Amino acid sequence: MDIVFASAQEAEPQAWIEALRDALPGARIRLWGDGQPEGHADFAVVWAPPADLFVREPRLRALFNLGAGVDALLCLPGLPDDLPLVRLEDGGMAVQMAEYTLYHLLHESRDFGRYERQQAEVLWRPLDDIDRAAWTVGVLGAGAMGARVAQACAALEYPTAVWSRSGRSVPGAESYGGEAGLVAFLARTRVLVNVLPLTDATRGILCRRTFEQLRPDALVINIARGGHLVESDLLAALDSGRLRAAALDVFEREPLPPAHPFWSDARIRVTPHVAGASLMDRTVRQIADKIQALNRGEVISGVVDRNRQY
Ligand code: OXD
Repeated sequence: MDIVFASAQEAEPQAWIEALRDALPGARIRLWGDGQPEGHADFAVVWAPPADLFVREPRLRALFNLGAGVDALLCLPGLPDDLPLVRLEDGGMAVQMAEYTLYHLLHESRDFGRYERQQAEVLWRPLDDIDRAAWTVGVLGAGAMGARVAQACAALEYPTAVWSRSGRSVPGAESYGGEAGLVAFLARTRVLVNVLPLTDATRGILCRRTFEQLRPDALVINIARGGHLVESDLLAALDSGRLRAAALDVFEREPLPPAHPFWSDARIRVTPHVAGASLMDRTVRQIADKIQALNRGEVISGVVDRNRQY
């Protein structure tokens, strides 16, 4: 069995190669472009792979993504129609996304920013107690990530809901589904957390129309893809006071260009696409298990439905 690893953004590809070799003894695992003979790979493990992957590796049986979002893979030139794409299912990301969300939710709901300013002024002044009922959390997306985020917020007794196209339910959270459900979901939400896959249907979902339907003084947290957000609408909603703040981990252009207005906007917290990193051990174990299952002729989970785009 021949496996090629291709991730342009991976600083230490050799560590991944070693981990894959440990998990799949007997397989030939090589780094893309390492000068070894090409054209024999059965499987590719990738993140942002090179454009000529499918020309140089025409015998692939499946393509494993090192992340949950496959929007970039679906745009790859020459992607064969019948090649199974397999997304990462969790891989340690969900708990990190829950942490990320809680950090920003708590910062706003407990007014920790005010306490930071008060400390700078050497000011001992307790603020009003938190009114949890006023901090309704709404999570867009009810898959593994959305469920974990919602359950973390619900565990701290924030009234929490999830929305998905199908209306999938998540224990501990109210569930909403479809277009009609979205209206009711937004109307009850003050803290909007986006973990949706980026598809034709969800591109631009974080827009003026959405912001206008939220409860006043809302917080938006985007940990999915930059393509979900209409950046100018976010700035306008912050200017008008419709939104109080935003926490953004993902951007249309990454790295976020140095001159981008988000960097210097005190209402926006920027992080460099780190809300949910794929952890090497768990990721490699999951991919290795699936490769072994495919070799046994079994059906695996996480295969992308090309029509749904995730
Ligand atoms: C992912 C990501 O898709 O990290 O998993 O963005």
